[in-house]
Amino acid sequence: MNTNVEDYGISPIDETTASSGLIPGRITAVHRERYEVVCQHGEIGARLKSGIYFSGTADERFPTVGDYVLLQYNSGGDSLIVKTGERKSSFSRSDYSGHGAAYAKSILEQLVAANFDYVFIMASLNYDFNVKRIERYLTMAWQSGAQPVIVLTKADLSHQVSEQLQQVREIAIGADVFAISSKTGDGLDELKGYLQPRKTIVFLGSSGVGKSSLVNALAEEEIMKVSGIREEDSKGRHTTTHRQLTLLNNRVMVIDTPGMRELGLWDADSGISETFSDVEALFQQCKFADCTHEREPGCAVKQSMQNGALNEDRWQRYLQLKKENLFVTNKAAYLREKDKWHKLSVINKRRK
Ligand SMILES: Nc1nc2c(ncn2[C@@H]2O[C@H](COP(=O)(O)OP(=O)(O)OP(=O)(O)O)[C@@H](O)[C@H]2O)c(=O)[nH]1
Ligand SMILES: [Zn+2]
Repeated sequence: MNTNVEDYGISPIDETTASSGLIPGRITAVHRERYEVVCQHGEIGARLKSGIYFSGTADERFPTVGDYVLLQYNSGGDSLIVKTGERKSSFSRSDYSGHGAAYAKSILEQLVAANFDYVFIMASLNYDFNVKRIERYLTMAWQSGAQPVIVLTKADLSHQVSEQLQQVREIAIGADVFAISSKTGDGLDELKGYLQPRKTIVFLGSSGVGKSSLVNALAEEEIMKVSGIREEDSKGRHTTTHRQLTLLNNRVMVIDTPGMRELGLWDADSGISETFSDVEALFQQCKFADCTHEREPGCAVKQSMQNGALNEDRWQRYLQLKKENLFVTNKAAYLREKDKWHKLSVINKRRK
């Protein structure tokens, strides 16, 4: 295979590494116990070397998507990962500080992406435009160690783009702010400065803001699946699989992992309440405190829709966001539990 490892930001092998027989690689996908790694032999499968990662005294950090690693290459099967490189930036999903032992904590740390240069904070300019939410994403992005870039999407759907740009620029000190439309192509050229070979980009933003559409527009090919009509329970969209770290034709790398997507909904609930404060204010006026706003008499939501004070589309949009967020938060909690027990049982098995 002819893989140009330097396109992935992998440094050429130094003499010490060469004499040890190890080769460098970069993690492109993480599955349960298996990793996909790109190296001079192409895209290969690998596992963690247990003596290094699972022994009682192990303090080697588990690799995640984007990590640089050293490998014992095996042409006949899975290679072994023996070292995780230093990280210049990272996002982690959760803090397990409640679990006591430092050992367990390091094992359970949930890194979702590493070694990216830019965090594209994505927010749409249509009806759920929310400056406070962008501000929170900005805080997370600065903490990751990479450079945030704010990308306001769906400019074709807004009539006040310049006012919105101004509002965001006021809170976005130190970060560039762009308004784009993946539909018309407007503004995409302005992102070129960030789309340089060997740079790695991650995306932070709520579901549906247009992350996949942007990546496809930049790549000029279908890299990621764009959400179509949503299924009732929205499950289908979250099981879509694709590469987690992708090298585009323009030699820019993008990282998109399920964990990154969960970060995007991290605090969506408070964002929903802020955006729909007028809707939630109606709940207090319903006759019954536990009104479901479906068929109860004296429902302020129903009345407002009848007299035109509340737009029916806006109400549907609110319900949809609430439902999605509930699903994602439940799913995140579920995955965390499952992962935790899975990892502990792996450790226990190997210790025996
Ligand atoms: N009008 C308009 N619609 C857009 C634009 N970008 C994306 N969309 C639409 O918005 C919807 C969501 O787009 P996606 O690209 O799937 O959004 P995403 O952020 O990847 O969504 P998830 O996969 O759910 O996280 C789709 O119906 C797109 O066609 C845009 O610039 N203008
Ligand atoms: Zn009601």
